[in-house]
Amino acid sequence: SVGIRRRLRRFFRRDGRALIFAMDHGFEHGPTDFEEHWEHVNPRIILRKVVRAGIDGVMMLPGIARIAGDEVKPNVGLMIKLTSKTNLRPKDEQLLQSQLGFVEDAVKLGADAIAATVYWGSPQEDVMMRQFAEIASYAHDLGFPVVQFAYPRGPYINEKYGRKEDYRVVMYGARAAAESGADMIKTYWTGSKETFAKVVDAAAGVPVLLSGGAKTENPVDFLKLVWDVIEAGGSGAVVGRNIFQRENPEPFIKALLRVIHRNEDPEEAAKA
Ligand code: FBP
Repeated sequence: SVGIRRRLRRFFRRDGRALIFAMDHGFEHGPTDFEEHWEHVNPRIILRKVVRAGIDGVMMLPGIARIAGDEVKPNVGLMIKLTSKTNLRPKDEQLLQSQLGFVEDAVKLGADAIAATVYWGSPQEDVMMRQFAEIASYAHDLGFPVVQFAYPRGPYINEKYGRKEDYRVVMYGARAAAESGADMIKTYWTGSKETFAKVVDAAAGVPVLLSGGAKTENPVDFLKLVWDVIEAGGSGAVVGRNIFQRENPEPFIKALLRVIHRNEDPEEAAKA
C-alpha cells in the first residue's frame, strides 16, 4: 500500500540504503552491554548523539520509545520491535522470542515500521512464525511496514551446518522472511561478498540489511564489512554495539554513512 511505501522511505534514502541504530540490548543482552561506555545506558544521551550524527533510523522496544522516543526527530525513521528474550535464561532455552508489545502500542508511539524476530530452525520456530504472521497481518492492514530479524539458530543448524552464519542457512532465513511477508530483512554476515550476494538474491527484492554484531576492535574493519555488504547488493546495516560501545560514536556514524551512501572507501571514510 501507499502507507507502507511512504513509511519505508523514512528509513531509506533515494539510493535505497539505510543506516539504522539498534538499541534493544538492555533487554536482549542485559545492561552489561553498556558497560564499555556506561553513559550510553541512558537512552536520551545515546539517541541524541546518533540523531545529531545523521542516522537514518533507530530501532527500540516500546518501553524505551516511551521514555526517550521524543529524541527521535521527525526526519529519522522509528522502528519499534515487539519481540525479545532475556539473557537470564540458560542458553538452550533462549531459542524463543516472545511478544512484549502490540502493534497498537507501536502505532501510538509513532512508529514508522514494526519489527519482530524469528529464529528460523529453532525448536520453537512455529511460535515465532505465527507471532510474526499476526503482527505482519495487522500492521499491513494499517499501512505499516514490517521488519523481520531473520536469525537462523538452533541445535539442528549447528549439527548440520556447523555455524549459524553458513550462507546456506542465512539465505534460507532471508527467503523465509520474504515468503512470510517481511518488507525489510535484517540478518547475519555470511563472511564474504559472494555469499552475501546470494542472501540478497534469495530475498527476492526485499531489502536485506546487515545485523551489526559484536564491536570490532579496529573501527576500519567494521567499515570494510559494511562496504562489502553494499557491494553484495545489501541495503545497509542495523548497528548497535559497534556504535554505542564506542567512546566517540558520532564520527564513526558519519564514516558509516559515507560508506553506505557515498560509496566512500572505508580507509578514507575513517580518516575524514
Ligand atoms: P548489534 O549491532 O549490537 O549486533 O545489534 C543487533 C542486534 O540484532 C540487536 O538488535 C540484538 O539485541 C542483538 O543484535 C542480538 O544479538 P544476538 O542474539 O546475536 O546475541
